[in-house]
Amino acid sequence: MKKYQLMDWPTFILALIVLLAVVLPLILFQEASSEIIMDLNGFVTNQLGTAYLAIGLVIFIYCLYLAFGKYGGIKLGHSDDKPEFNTLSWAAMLFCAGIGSSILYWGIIEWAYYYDSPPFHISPRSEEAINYAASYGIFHWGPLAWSIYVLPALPIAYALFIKNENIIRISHACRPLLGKYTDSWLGKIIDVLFIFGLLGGAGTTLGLATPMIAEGVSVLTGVNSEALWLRILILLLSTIIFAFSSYTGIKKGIKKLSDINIWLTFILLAFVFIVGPTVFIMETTLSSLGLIFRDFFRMATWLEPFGGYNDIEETNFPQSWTVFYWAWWLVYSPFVGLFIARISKGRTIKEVILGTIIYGTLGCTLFFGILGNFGLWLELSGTFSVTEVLKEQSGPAAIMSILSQLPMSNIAIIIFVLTAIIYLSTTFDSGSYILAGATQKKIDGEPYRFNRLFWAFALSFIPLALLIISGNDSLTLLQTASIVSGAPLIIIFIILMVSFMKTLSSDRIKLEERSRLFKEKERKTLSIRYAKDDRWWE
Ligand code: NM2
Repeated sequence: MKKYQLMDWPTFILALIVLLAVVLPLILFQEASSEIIMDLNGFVTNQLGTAYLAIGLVIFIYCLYLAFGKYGGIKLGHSDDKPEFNTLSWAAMLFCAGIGSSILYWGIIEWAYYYDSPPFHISPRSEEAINYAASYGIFHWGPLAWSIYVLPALPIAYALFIKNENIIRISHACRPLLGKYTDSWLGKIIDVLFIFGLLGGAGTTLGLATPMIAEGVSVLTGVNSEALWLRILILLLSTIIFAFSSYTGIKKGIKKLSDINIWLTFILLAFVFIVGPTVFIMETTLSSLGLIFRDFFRMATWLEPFGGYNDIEETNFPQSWTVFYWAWWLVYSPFVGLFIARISKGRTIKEVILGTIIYGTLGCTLFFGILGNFGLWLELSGTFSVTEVLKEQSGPAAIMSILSQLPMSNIAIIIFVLTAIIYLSTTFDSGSYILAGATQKKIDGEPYRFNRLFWAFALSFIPLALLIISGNDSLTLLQTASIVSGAPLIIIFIILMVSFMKTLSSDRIKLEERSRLFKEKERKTLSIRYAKDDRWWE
């Protein structure tokens, strides 16, 4: 027992109970629970739509304020700490942790949904509809979304590297506001809600990735993509990769996988960019960025309030897309934020915020700009109708049909499938690492291996069990659960923002003193160095 004295057993057990409480009814009373979840989904996306969009915008403005305001220069670490990872590795790691296989799915195909059902009551397939089709995906994976990711990273990195508190859990970041309640049931509920949200978000990811990878394997080998054993095999393979990578630890496992994936991704993107319609891709991507810039606040706030009145059609576009996306980013955010915090030692608040927003957005823009616009070009040039496959078959079938249009398409599909599996793994190995951290009182260097392994398997065995028991339906339910499990996070995020501001303003004098002393020291070392340098020509 002594061996695991750093375990926070109450949180661990509470998380397990909540898990079982969600999963067991799903398995035992499938129809009733599916109805309840659908109702909840309707309630959350419709009633709380304003709250979701508002919190997204508030977080974005908050991050910009922090980056450019008086606190931006604070270094997350001791004053002479240097960044632990070089910027390229740092950007690659944060991108791989935050982005999973879903970008391969939506990056290729999101435009096709908007092309036929555009926002702002634009007529389908018109020039305007095409403009928004190419742009909206980038917006949903853009600066606002990444600022949702970076927010929790800041208070956690602050606690870890400035205050030397080795606890990586979200309730701890709420301490300035919650005070002594942090260590009571309230803190535990916050941690469990975060764990719950992450498991919901993971369900969405697995629900999308498994059929997509299965479809790829099916195109390559001819096996039936709907076969249950194939989907189970894919889940198992990703679990084993991420369990292994999680087991070997952050520096070796996760970093290596992230590096491999960055290269594979570059090869895939460069290949499509070169053999595909290069000029079309460049023009459309740049124009899309312009459109997003122009319409940023419109996109961030549009909730279609008049739909259904005065014969105005109710498309539910914002509810089915923007609200869903913000919810999805929110449930992943504490986990990715905790991970970003772990790798950001020695960087300033400004660097972390702007780095995450800029590198994250750039990375996503590459996927949407190259893969998505390749598909769009196939459609517009009449080479191949993607939307027809989407309507008549499925999303994964449409994705593979786009890739099949490439020269040497089999190689492209192999790289695509491999990348998807590794992305799934990097998301989950960082996930299990963070979940393990959340269920320990403290971490000694890294969370316990058994704890990391446990979460690695828990993350995928739940959807796996559901897959075996009831085929695809339960995964659809878990997708919806991800949106629902995001709702409590809106409140947690407000607490987080207020808490962090409180911490910064109460530490302000100490921080200013620290940076003054550091500058003085630096000046002294510099003058000694110059003095030495000066002597060489004497
Ligand atoms: N986000 C970025 O499934 C994944 O790729 C993980 C998804 C939140 C939409 C993250």
